[in-house]
Amino acid sequence: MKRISLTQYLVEQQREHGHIPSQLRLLLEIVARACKSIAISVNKGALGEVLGTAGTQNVQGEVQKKLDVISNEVLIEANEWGGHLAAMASEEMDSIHVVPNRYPQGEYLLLFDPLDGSSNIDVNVSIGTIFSVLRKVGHTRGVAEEDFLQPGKQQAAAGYCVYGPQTVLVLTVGSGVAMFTLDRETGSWVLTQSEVTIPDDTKEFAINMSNMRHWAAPVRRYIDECLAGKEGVRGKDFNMRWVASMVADVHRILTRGGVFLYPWDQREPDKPGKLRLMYEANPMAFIVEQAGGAATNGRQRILDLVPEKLHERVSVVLGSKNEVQRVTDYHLAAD
Ligand code: P6P
Repeated sequence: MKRISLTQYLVEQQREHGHIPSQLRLLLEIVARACKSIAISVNKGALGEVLGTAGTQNVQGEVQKKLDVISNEVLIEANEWGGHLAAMASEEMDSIHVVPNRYPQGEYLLLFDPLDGSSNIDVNVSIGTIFSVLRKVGHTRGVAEEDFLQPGKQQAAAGYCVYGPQTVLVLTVGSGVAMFTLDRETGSWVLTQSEVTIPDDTKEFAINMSNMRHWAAPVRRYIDECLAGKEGVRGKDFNMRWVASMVADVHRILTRGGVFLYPWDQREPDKPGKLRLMYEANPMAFIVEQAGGAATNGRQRILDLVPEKLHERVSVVLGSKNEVQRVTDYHLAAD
């Protein structure tokens, strides 16, 4: 089969759909190259002085792993000189990183979780990089945090890279979802799946069951019905998976269907959920919707949510659309 590279895919998307300006294509190719560098560091493991903690905390108050910091620096350094970006935002940085004056500013904003699932690093379980691309609103040189506070439906592109048995880059620019596998012998991204589609129905759910006693009633009802299996109202048995790495769980859902839930729970009642809207939920929601799935916060479409803070959190229910709809129906019935 003819191998199609990431560059050729993007050029052909531009030719067919015309909505990948050269700055966006450059941005996506640079992010893909940065993910390759991150993959090399991740794959070194204990041989590369990259495991363990960095002895610092991030804005979320989480202890940073060495690879969190390394991955963040790789993405910043790869993207600040190219002239395609005005600024960047990261889970690992308190405030935005504006492109230094010594470089030209571009039309895009890049947001990322440089290494999601980092609690899995030291136990050699798949982790990943999640990124979201927004257009810079307005054309003055200045850029501020509020320029980032756009609903997810305004994303120009989104993607993730999963560092697992294979290193796979998953990408959407708004006309479907494509997957590229890293050929380690040549160092190139090779198109291995285009037009990724999530089945409307599933028999597999992903949730951290240890939090069950903290969930709101609609989530409890949905999971209880899944657990009741074919003897219950669902009339079918369900399987459960929880990798505790959103990238790995979402990748499985893109590959074979499923529903992923990280709902509000009463442990922190003033927080809507654990996951971050801008650089976890929004990019994953864009990808899932482009693959024919659905993504809500239990009640509303995630991509419609208007953010108020850069690091705000959100509840997430995403995947096979008929399951997501059922969870939504249970929330609305309980209101
Ligand atoms: P828990 C990883 O820390 C993360 O942000 C997501 O990747 C993952 O889905 C979730 O948190 C796991 O959370 O509470 O199960 O450890």
